[in-house]
Amino acid sequence: MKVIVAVALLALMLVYMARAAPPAPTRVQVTAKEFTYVVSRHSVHAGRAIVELVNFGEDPHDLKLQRIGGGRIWKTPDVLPGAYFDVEVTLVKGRYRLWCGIADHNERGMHALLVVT
Ligand SMILES: [Cu+2]
Repeated sequence: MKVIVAVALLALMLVYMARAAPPAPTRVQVTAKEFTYVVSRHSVHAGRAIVELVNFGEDPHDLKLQRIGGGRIWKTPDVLPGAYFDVEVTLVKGRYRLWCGIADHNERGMHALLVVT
C-alpha cells in the first residue's frame, strides 16, 4: 500500500513539474542593416520561438515572418536604429520566409529563410 501511495505521489510530482516548467522557447535573432538580414540560425525545431529583430542599420526596419504556403503573417512594428523587438511565435514544420516590409528593402536583399523541423 505504501509503495502505491509513493508511486502515485511521484507521478503527481512529475505531472506538476512538467506543467511548472514548460520548455523555454527557441530564440532566433535577425540582424538587420542596409540591406541585409542575417539570421542567427537557419533551422529550428517546431514549437514556441522568440524571433528578435535587431536593427544595426541607419534606417528603420521591420520584420515580417510567414510560413511558405501559410496565411498568417507575424510582424514587428518599425524598429529604429539601435533598437530591437521580440515577436513570440509558434512555429510548425515547414519553411518560413522573413523579410523587411519597408519600401523596397526586401528586393534590395533584406530577406532570409528559416527551416522548421
Ligand atoms: Cu528594411
